[in-house]
Amino acid sequence: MPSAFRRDVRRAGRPLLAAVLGALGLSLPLAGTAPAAESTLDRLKAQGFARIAIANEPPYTQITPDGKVTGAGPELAREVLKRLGVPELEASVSEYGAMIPGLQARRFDLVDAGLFMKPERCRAVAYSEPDLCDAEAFAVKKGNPKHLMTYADLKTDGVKVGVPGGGSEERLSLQAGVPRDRVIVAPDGQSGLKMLEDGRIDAYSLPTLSIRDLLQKAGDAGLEIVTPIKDAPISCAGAAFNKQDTELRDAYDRVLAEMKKSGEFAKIIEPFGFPAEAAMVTTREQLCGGKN
Ligand code: 6CS
Repeated sequence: MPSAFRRDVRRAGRPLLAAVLGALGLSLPLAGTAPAAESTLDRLKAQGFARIAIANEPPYTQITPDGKVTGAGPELAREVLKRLGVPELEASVSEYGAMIPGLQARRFDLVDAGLFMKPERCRAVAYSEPDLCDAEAFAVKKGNPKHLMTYADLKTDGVKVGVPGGGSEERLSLQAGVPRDRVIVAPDGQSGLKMLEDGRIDAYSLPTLSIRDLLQKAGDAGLEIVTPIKDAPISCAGAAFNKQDTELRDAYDRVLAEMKKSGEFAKIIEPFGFPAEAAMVTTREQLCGGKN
């Protein structure tokens, strides 16, 4: 803006500014009132899509060979957001350990990938009410030669366990006392199974529905599932949002509650193997151990 013009505007004050902005189709904010910050929901509506983080771990989340984003999490989120006026989802694959930092840095608008609610996670993000619940499981060699039934059993000398980076199973293994150097991060399900088949790990741990899906697709008769893992809780996830986005989270919860009541929630998640009832008999407050 030429300096002379800037000086004129300053000298002429508000009326001229209003006139100029008016000519530019812009309006002056009322004196003393800063323009209301656009809410995240408004921004998503305006851009027509939401950026969702997924892990490509069926049946929670999956990208099909033709690039479609599906799985219980994205299908549910897509329907809820559509009802909130946000028609599309744009997905990016992320490790579980990178999902919360990605929300905090606003690289994603939400996560609906089965990110289980744990008090420390509840302190970092704003969760919806529960949606996907599951027990923990191991994939082991046929006959379970090392009798690995619990996370505590993984402490047995020399036993190595494969886990997703930053995932609950990594935390459960370390909390059970398995030495760090025997808790091996596998970048994805296929790599975890391969490490087990090659004998580089003795167990690969993920939630039950994920291990079942992997074994069913691998079709390797030399592997079997151990579930439920008795010294691990049943976990429930919810959609996760940036801690500031409570308005968006609350709007999401309102639609989710309607869909739970109408049966549509069950219609979406049960074909993927998730029990709707489990997510309706518990609450975020219970899972977070307090308000979130
Ligand atoms: O929330 C988690 O940490 C876990 N959730 C799923 C669905 N898979 C593995 C991950 O560790």
